[in-house]
Amino acid sequence: MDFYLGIAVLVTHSNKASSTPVMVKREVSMCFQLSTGHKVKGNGHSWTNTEKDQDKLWQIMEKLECFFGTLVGCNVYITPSDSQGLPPHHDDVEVFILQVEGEKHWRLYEPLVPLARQYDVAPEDKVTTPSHEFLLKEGDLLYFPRGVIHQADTPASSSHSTHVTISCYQNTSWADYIQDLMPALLHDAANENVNLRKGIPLQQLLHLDSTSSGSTLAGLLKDLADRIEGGCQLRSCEMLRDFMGHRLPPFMKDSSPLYQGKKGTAKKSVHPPNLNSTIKLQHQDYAAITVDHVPKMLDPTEELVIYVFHALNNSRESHMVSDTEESPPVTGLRFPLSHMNALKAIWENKPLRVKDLPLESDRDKENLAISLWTEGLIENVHTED
Ligand SMILES: O=C(O)CCC(=O)C(=O)O
Ligand SMILES: [Mn+2]
Repeated sequence: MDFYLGIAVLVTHSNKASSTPVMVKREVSMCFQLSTGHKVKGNGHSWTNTEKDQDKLWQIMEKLECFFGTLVGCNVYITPSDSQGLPPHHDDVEVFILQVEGEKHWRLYEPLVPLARQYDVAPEDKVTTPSHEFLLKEGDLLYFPRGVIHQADTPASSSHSTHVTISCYQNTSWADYIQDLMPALLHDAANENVNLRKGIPLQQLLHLDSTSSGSTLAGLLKDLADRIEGGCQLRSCEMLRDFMGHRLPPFMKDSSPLYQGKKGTAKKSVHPPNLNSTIKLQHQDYAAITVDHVPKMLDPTEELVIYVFHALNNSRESHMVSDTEESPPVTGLRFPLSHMNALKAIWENKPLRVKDLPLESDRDKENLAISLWTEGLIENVHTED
């Protein structure tokens, strides 16, 4: 079995009898592979960098990122016969476990923190009777949610075990989403509601048991809830940028006519569209329209504009690499709010004539089509003479 991607390979080994498991962790940020012929005996392990079948995980994971709308991570665990790698723990991600070689004996336990938002090792006294116990064999798939306590060992009857853990929904709970929405929601609400601009009571910060101001606070939060119910424009600030900027580009074989270059740069259909062209959206799953302010240093008026973010030019190498490690920021286009109806019309994903776009001037229609075409987001289906 061959694997590929910017993933972590965890070769874990410890004597089952030992209470302190040893984990040999090898983080990789570049593409690499694990070869079929690796040997895992005793504490030994090896792999080679062959180039075969290297795209399989990319293909699966980028489709899962489209489906879930969250980043999808991947770890490979190799555990020798008659040993266990990790102690009982729960993860902060939803996991799909693919048993690819050998067998693994799994024990799952009721969560102490259902839908946990943090990884944690389970206290020994809480790991008593498993809720589920089974043997995964080659080709089996296991799913369990965040927070389920688990441990796994390779039985003596199996020469080794290799499994791939595909994970998603890290930091993607309602709590994370509300936290992401809140700054922009408050900013806009405070522009309109003088009550939110009033000063907090004297020495409020010094008295955290603020029972006296509790009802004022609750009332202001209810106002925010009313704004949302009234259909105000929500702006996801960081989560969308993080997802779009760090997800995988669409899977394409190098030979595909759509992509060229090693970074998977979107290739455009041959002719740019003009007013007489019929255009159609492509790669909708890899793009999102959002409304946000232009950063204050670029535009002190804080005008709202439309951003079209997309992942078509993302590189596989920067998948889930944080910005501090020099990954490129999210790519996208910026349009005035007046372009919203035209963008919505294109996003209906049906062939559409450029001259029928709901925009004031022919120049705006053509410019919008050309901008999206340049990014590889629309195709020029045909152009009338
Ligand atoms: O194989 C192991 O020791 C544990 C693997 C695990 O915890 C996981 O895949 O989430
Ligand atoms: Mn785990």
